[in-house]
Amino acid sequence: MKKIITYGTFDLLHPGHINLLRRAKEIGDFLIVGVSTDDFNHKKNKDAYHPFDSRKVIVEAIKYVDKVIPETNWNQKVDDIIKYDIDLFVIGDDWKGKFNFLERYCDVIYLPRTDGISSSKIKKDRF
Ligand code: C2G
Repeated sequence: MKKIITYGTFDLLHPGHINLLRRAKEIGDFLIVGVSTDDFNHKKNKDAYHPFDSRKVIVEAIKYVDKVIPETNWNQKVDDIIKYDIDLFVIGDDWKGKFNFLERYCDVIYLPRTDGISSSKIKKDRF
């Protein structure tokens, strides 16, 4: 079974998030998503509209997602990859190159972002 992991805030869920998760699941069999906690979002300078518990419930309801874990810090990825026996780390190419150090532990793929949509754009356009 090919196990995949990705991480993100996934606030105000939109097609860009879904496209990423769909393509990640198409490459493997079991997709784990690390959803950023509220505290970690502050460290990422991200101010999510939905609190972690809401974002967790929403991401867990996505048919491509098999398991959701909390993302509490920048340094947990290696431990997660080992703990969950991950074959492939996937993330959008806005992060291109940032996680190449994980290649010692699993394959790393940067998928093209979906243009024209983001949580911050939604907040700006509608709130
Ligand atoms: N994404 C995308 N297209 C968009 C918006 C987001 O493909 N239009 C992807 C991002 O590249 C990321 C995932 O959807 O792979 C989640 O995006 P965010 O919630 O913005 O997550 P981010 O803040 O990038 O957090 O340790 C990694 C970080 O937690 C990633």
